[in-house]
Amino acid sequence: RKRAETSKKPTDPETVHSDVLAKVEFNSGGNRGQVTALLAYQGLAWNLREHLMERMIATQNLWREKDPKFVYYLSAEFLMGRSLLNTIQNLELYEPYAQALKMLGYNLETLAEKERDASLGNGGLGRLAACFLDAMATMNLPGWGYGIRYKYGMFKQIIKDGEQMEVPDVWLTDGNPWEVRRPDVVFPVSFGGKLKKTVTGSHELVEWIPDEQVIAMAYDVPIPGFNTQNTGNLRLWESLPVNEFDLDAFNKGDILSAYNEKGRAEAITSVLYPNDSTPEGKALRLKQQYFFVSASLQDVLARFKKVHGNQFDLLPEKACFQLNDTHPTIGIAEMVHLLVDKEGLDWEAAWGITTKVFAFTNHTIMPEALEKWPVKVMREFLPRHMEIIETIDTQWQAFLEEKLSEMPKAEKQAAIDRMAIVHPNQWNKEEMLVNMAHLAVVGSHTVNGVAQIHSDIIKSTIFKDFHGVFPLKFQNKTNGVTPRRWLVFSNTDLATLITEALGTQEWMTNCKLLEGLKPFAEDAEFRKKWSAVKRKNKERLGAKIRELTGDDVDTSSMFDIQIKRIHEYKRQFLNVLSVIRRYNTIKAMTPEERKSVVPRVCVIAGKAASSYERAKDIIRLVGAVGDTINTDPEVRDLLRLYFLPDYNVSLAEVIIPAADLSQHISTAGTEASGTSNMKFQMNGSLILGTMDGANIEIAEEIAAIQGPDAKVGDGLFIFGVDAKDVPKLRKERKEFKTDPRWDEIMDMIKKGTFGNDKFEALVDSVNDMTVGNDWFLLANDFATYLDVQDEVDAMWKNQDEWVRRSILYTASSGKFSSDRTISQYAEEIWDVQPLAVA
Ligand code: 26M
Repeated sequence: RKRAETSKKPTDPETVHSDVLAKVEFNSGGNRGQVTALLAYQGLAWNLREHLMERMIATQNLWREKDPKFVYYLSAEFLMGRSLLNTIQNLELYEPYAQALKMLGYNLETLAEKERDASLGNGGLGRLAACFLDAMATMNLPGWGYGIRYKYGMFKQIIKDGEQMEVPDVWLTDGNPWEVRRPDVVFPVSFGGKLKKTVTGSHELVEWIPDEQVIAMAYDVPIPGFNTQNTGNLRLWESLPVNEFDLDAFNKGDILSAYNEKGRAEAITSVLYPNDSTPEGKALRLKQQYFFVSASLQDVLARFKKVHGNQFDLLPEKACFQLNDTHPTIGIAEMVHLLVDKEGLDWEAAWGITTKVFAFTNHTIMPEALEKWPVKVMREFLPRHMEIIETIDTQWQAFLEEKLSEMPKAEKQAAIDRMAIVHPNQWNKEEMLVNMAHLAVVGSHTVNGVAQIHSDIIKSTIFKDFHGVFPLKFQNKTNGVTPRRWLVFSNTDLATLITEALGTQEWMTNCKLLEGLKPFAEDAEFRKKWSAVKRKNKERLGAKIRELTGDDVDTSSMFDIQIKRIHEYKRQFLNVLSVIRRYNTIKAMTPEERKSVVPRVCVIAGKAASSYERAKDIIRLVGAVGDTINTDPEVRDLLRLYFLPDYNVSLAEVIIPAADLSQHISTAGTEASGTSNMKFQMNGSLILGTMDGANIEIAEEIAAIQGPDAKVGDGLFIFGVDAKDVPKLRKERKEFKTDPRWDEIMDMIKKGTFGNDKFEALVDSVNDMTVGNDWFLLANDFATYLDVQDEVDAMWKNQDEWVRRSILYTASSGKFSSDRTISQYAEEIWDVQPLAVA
């Protein structure tokens, strides 16, 4: 591979070597004679940043000149992970840079580990945004990400005496070479205060007189595309005080309040809320959301006005905004506010433009996760926006009156009430709430779910009435992941093997070409090479497990992995129950019988929201059961269970390529999509899962590659109840008769077999049928789960067949490239076209 022709910066190893040394000296004040690993990493990163800037500027210049339509991806989260290797490889500079480092006495991969993850996200939703940026840049689509530059990202998870402890993520102390501070790009953002209204004739002018103001300052994070000059941009906002500090208070000796304004302003972008799926209604969170959305819209409108003046009716031809869940939905009211109050448009024009530029993605149907802000809070911090939302709601309800005029009166009113944007809290009728999802649906031209089943479910559940009114507004966009980070760079040996087999590396940007691997599944020589790569990846994970736990594991064992946020609906508890069952079975065997047991190393990792007690119980249980099993001399050669601490993007990059089996076992109908399932499929890990989220489409693709006779589910280990049966089963779960093996395990946990007696609440949550528990139907799925685990073991004993399937998984994973997802967004929602730097 050679470097891109247009780059002005030399990239031969010698020049890179001396450039890096210069950075060590002039940027970091380091000594050329003593280049520590951290200094070498930084020198390298500062050098690469210049390549990135060069390309980003070339891209922006072209885009400014041609003025194409842009997409702005608004997201409270971007879970980027590390950038060093991603940058080097996207820029196709691996060879010269690896050599230059060798001259410095370092190995590139080891140095790369010096970088701290950019953990500006909770889980799937944030990582999806990062994959989307990669795909947009790679496909030369004019688009930017907009978000928040959190000073502290996702907390670091430490396990102390078996319990999760949260430690702040101090990720910026060594500086961040991947961002460029833009003191020239600043916008004021206001909060609070009151409204002043002046009526002239029939026209009412509203002026918002806020009582708090902060400054949003931009940081640009260049996003390199793979195999292209194009480099996108992720613009993150930092909140700063208007006045550095109150000199007056300081002079009066009031040192603490002198810093008040600074503290209050900086608090806004200080920390990522670590709740995944169960948001808390904290006012600061609303301020974060408004802060980044207001700055982003002001920024876009300022650029638009430079080119098009006040021809705002052109805006929908030049810009669209994708709302990543409801978090940026206040942008709908902000757009109306900017167009009406600042630009002087009338309401109808402003509303018409607004509904043409926003599109909304829903990522979950968990009722507690749907954001609803108390009107009281909204009015306090955003009085003008609250009023705008009330007007939108009034007009919306008037529209519905018309639209549903055929309905009987009571029925019609009930439907309107269900679709209201502002409505009473169902638990406390006194309190009025703003339903952000309803605002997002009303204010957007398109609403999408993130996998086919999920998109179908939202049309018949949370958005049922809306779907009746606007059937064409609803679409599906099945998620995808970037094959560069999640296969090419994190599993380089497999990528090399694939390229050898296919005779081209074009599959890296055209993933459907992976289907060309199909015949190789029948080739014994190729299967041998395929398993050798897996084994090497398992050695790498084995070393990681040793580093994190002190234990050695046998890499010939089956590596059985479940990694994702800890949540009741994801059912890590069910996984543990089957591990306990396996333990009991092995204990009851004779030494002779034990010879036929398939050895497994089970790994669970993931973070629990800080206040989510049941999730924290699950982490404790994994640890406690693991301690029992891993130290039992009769069992430890045949079964292990580890909870790996501080799951993040970088750990995922080591775990996923090493998986033989991965588990995606949510109660059917609860996991909107899942995205790690796609990463595991790409890396040839067999899947044990329920018919939920994207598992269904993965199963369809795996069936399709096997030919017309294969049925959906063939080649995977599928179990559990169907999504359509879940409501009925939930009603009947009081009468459900549990399996005796289930009862036995529950007794063991209760009586303290795992050296801990604090599991009562957890056990009750799935066991106390009389109080109507086990919402996620663990007991219903327990027996079939054990059965399918036996199928897994049987298949493992036939390694030829196992590896054959593994190859077919990778071969059929092309659909789940985020390139496919993003092309569909671009064509079916955004109407943006590629524009590549020559
Ligand atoms: C909201 C308010 C306050 C604090 C936190 C939140 C919040 C943050 C993240 C709520 C939900 C959040 O994430 C939900 C999420 O990650 N959903 C996942 O989205 C993935 C990408 O579409 C899907 O693959 C997963 O199935 C879905 O669970």
